[in-house]
Order: sequence, then C-alpha cells, then structure tokens
Amino acid sequence: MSAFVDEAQLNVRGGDGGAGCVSFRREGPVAFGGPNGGDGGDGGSIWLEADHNVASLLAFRDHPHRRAGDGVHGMGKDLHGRRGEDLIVKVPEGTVVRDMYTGEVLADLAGHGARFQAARGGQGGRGNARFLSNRRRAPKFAEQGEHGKERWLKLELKLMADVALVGFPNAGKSTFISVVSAAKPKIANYPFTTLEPHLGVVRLDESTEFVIADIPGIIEGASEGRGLGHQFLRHIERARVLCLLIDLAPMDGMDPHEQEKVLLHELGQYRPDLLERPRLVLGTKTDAATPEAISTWNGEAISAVTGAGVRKALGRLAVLVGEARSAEPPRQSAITIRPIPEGTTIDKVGESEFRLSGRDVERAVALSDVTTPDALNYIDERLKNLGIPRLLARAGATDGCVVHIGTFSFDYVPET
Ligand SMILES: Nc1nc2c(ncn2[C@@H]2O[C@H](COP(=O)(O)OP(=O)(O)OP(=O)(O)O)[C@@H](O)[C@H]2O)c(=O)[nH]1
Ligand SMILES: [Mg+2]
Repeated sequence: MSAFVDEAQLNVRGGDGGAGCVSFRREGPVAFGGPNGGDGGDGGSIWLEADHNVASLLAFRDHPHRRAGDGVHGMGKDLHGRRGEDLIVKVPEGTVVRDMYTGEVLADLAGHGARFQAARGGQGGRGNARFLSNRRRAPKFAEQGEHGKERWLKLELKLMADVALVGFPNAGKSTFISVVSAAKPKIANYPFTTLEPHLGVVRLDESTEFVIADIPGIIEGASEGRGLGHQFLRHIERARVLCLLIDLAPMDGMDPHEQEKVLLHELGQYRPDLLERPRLVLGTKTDAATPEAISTWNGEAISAVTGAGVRKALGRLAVLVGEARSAEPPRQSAITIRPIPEGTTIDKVGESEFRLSGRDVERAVALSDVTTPDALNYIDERLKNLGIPRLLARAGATDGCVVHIGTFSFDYVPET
C-alpha cells in the first residue's frame, strides 16, 4: 500500500527584513538635526494552504524551493521600506507537514483553506528615528533586518482516488492510466494482468490535477466475490467519479452495451449508491474496433494507442471531479496554524561563559553599530526588559562571566 502515499520534500525560506536606516535631518548650519532614519519593511512569510483543486505533491518533485519576498530597507526622511510579499503555496487537502529532520508533525492541513505559516519572514529593522529619547539625542545606530526563517519540510499525503477506472479484464484500464499519468502498471493481452490498484496523477495544467486509480478488472458476479475486482470495489467506493472503460474490440466478442450493463449491475449490487456517482462511460481501442462496433457505439470513445479522444476524455473527467469536489461539504472549518513563539534558551558553554539564544535576545543585539555608548546602553535596557539578568543569575552566572548572543559578547555584572 506504500504506493498510495505521496511524499515530497520542501525547502521554505521567509523573506529577509529590510534594515533600519541611520539618517539625520539637516537643519540649516546644524550638521546633525534630529534622527530621521526610516524602518525597514518586514520580509514576506511562506504559507502552506490546503486547496481542493490540488490533488498531489507532484509540483514539488522538481522544484522543492520556495522563497518569499524581502522587505525593503528604510531610508532617510523617515521613509519606511515596503514589506516583502507573502508566498502562498497550495497543497492538497489532507497534507501532513513534518519537520524533515525531527519528523515532528507541524500541521495537518485537512480541509480547503487551512493554512500553516511554514516560514516567517524576518522583521524589518527600526530606523534610528525610533531610538530617540531624552538620554539619546542623536542615536547613530539602527536595527538590522532579521533574516527570514529557513527550514526543510517533509510533506505527506494519503492519495485518494478522484477517478476509479472500472472495466472488464483486458479492457485497457492499465494502458489508459499509463498514457495519461506517470503510473506504469503492467500491461498485457490477457485478463487479470493487474492484481492490485495503482494510482496515477493526471496533471492537465498548473491548477487542474486529479488522481486516477487503475483497479483490477471486474467480471460478472464480482459483487458476490467472483474474480479479483470484488476485493477492490471498496477502492471504487471511495472515488468521487467513476470512469467505465468498455472494450470496443473485445477478445471474447462481448457486446459493448452488454459490458456496460453488466458493470453497472455489479456496481449496483455491491452498493446501490455507486450508480448515483458521477460517471463517464468511455469506449476503448477505437483503432482496433470494427466499423460495426464503432457505429453501434454512440458514446464517447478513445484509443490509448493513437491518443484519439484522450485529451477530450480527460477534460470531461476534470469537470466531473471539479463538480464533485465543490459539492462536498468542507472537511473541516479552515484553521490557521502559526508556529509557537520561541523563548530564550541559555547554555553554559565554558568555565565562565554562557550563550543566549532565541529570537528576542538576538533581535536585541542586532544593531547596525554596537560600538557607540548609546547602542550599548540601549542593548542593556532591552535585555533588562527581557529579564535576562535574572535568567543569567539563576543559571549561575557570576561577576565577570562572558555572555554571548550571536556574534555579540559582553561581561556579566550582577545587579545590585
Ligand atoms: N489496439 C489497442 N489495444 C489496446 C488499447 N488499449 C489497450 N490495448 C491492449 O489491450 C490489452 C489489455 O490492456 P491492459 O491495459 O493491460 O488492460 P486492463 O484493463 O488493465 O486489463 P486487466 O489488468 O487484466 O484487468 C493489451 O494488449 C493492450 O496493449 C488501445 O487503445 N488500442
Ligand atoms: Mg490492468
């Protein structure tokens, strides 16, 4: 049954935040007027969104990277940078999203519209105008933009057939699926070649996809357990649309209309409501059929060998699938999943050295210039607001210990 699970790896990266700007007004002869550096724009985020028009994870197979737009840097005269565009990545309903390395389930996008913020864009940096205070009359620093989050995800989807191929053994079901999808089941000129269902993804264009199931042939009496097909009637049961394949050049000479009648009878015997299921009846092997067979068959027909009628048949199936999907009640009311904010972590990395990590502390020291007393002063205030001195004291830091945050380091001085 492993063939029924679709998997893909996806690398997502939020856009970088734009940097805040350091700029001062010019006021007549005064070189440094008030600070007027604008803020950088936030980077765009990546969202995964369940969409019922997407049927598989095929789109990620060759293109596993997705990136949202960067925020624009702030400029002088209090000009703020534009924010980067979010990127919405459509995935099929029922996609389970895992962290590729830990295997942890991050989201289960069950129903149409459910959204998961897969990678947050970086925060834009604040311009120096924001750091003006009574004590800081001319702040010469601004905040740097934050990098967008990057991560590898593993997507998993239990494939559900949109269309089940129903036909007598040897009708050409496997040939059809091998022509319209990448599925490659065994094909041979004898009945019961296919012993288990195969799924294939039909991709008509960027936004139209459906999953088709090749099911072992059904014979008269299948509903009572004859042949192989009966074991697989339950796969048919789950499909949204049935596609009956009628052999127009049958080895045993069974009349096409008779084939259709028997197939419908077996379906109805198994479950009466299968007859209510939207269906397309397709004659097959038109290239090998006699002129009489063709003339008595006035339904749609194809040749999987020459390709005649195939495109049209797929178009019809796409319409039926689309209608069936929109008629379904929503699987679950749409939900939005955001990552849990991360706290600050503290690690002892040496005899008298500590490392702090986490978004808040890293943001606190991400300034364009940390060498000015103003900037150091600001960092000190902000770390105090985050309760960092208390955290360090509790972790056993003593006077003179070195504390690292990213590439920034300072000496710990206990609060008095
Ligand atoms: N001439 C011609 N032969 C076809 C066409 N489609 C299928 N065949 C042949 O019909 C035979 C049976 O095809 P399959 O696709 O294996 O049939 P199936 O319905 O999957 O059969 P089972 O798996 O046994 O139920 C093979 O010899 C195919 O080459 C067609 O359009 N034209
Ligand atoms: Mg087959």
